[in-house]
Amino acid sequence: MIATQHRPLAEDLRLDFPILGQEVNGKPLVYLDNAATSQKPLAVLDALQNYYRRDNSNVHRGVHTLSARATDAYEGARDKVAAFINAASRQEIVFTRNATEAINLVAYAWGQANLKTGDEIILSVMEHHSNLIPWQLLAQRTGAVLKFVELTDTQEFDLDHYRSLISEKTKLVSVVHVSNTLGCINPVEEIVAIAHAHGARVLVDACQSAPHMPLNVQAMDCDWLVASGHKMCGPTGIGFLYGKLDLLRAMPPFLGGGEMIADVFFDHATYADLPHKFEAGTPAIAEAIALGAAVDYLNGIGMDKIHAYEEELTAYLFQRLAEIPELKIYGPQPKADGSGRASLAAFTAGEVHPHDLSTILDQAGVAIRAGHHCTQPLHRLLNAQSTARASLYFYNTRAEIDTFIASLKEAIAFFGGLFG
Ligand code: 7TS
Repeated sequence: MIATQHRPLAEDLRLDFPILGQEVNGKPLVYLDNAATSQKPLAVLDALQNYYRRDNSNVHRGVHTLSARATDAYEGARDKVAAFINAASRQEIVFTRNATEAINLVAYAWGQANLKTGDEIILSVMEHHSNLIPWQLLAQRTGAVLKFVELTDTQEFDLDHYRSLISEKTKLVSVVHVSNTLGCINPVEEIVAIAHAHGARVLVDACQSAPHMPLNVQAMDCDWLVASGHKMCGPTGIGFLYGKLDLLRAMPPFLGGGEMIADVFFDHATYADLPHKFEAGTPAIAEAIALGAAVDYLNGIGMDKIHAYEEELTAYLFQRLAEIPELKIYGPQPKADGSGRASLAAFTAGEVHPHDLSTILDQAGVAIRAGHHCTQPLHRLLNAQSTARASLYFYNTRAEIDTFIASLKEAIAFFGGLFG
């Protein structure tokens, strides 16, 4: 079954991920839930350990050696993230807990100050709840109106529908770069250009693209971009907001407290320079430093290489899934070379409940996710209560896809017997 012309990327890298070497239910673990969270390489685990063993201290506060080390490492991580997405300035990177918090930051700080009754926000029907609920809340507070871009016949972002929705009333467009359910890769540069031509700002949710492909915020020209560290080999509890400098400068603070101030009086205060204005309280220091280590690790492999290898995996995954006639796979088909969509597949198998599929696959050591993947309105639109989803990363192999397909076939045959 395995036919590779060259040594696959994953073989050399799997040893960096101790968790992948274990057995689950007596079978070698096949971890295919990477869209939910990725595994962490030794370099990241070591960065966490080393920080707490050697450097643990609060940042930006003391003049002692440990505090200086912690501050240097924390700010060094910011430089790494800035370079990773080609931000023009390190001040454009704000550390947050995750992408969700980053979106909420923009919704509160920018949204509250800039939106009024009748203004319009354009989202798409495929948004993760994290890129929907903050805007619903903002709309409730301000009287702004939400509009939703629908899907094309191939279940991708409908640019024509988007063009028909946008107008001078549109103040904000907030869209996902790569859908965690459909796997489609949205034309963000075009989306941004159209929005800017109408004077609207654009936020890009890069949760499912930052881990998998090179990003260039200057080329994209987006106003904000958000991502979560835990999906890109980093720890949980750390994510980031990128925002254009002038925009971040003009935004009022989100959370208030220590770290984000310049001068404080009893009745008022002035705020710190960017990015600290948006980082109130003691930050997730170890996690930020470990995210920096994750960025180093990904750069060490090369985001181009990761993307190219994942395209190979995508082509193979879809070739194998096509052997199972009972499956309905959501989102666009990849091109023959695996390009054109993310290395994930959300699917249903006739009457079989996705949770049952996931439970049976778990018995075979195969971890896939079942549910609505926090895209419940999209699932409703697709007439699916829930779907099963396999999502891959650069450390997955063709052999793992084979194991997944074999156990999926067995599970469907088993339930087919029950329902037939
Ligand atoms: N946006 C997208 C596109 C996502 O896929 C996710 C998480 C988020 C936002 C939220 O990320 P968080 O780190 O702030 O929670 N997606 C998934 C998933 O597909 N399965 O579990 C989490």
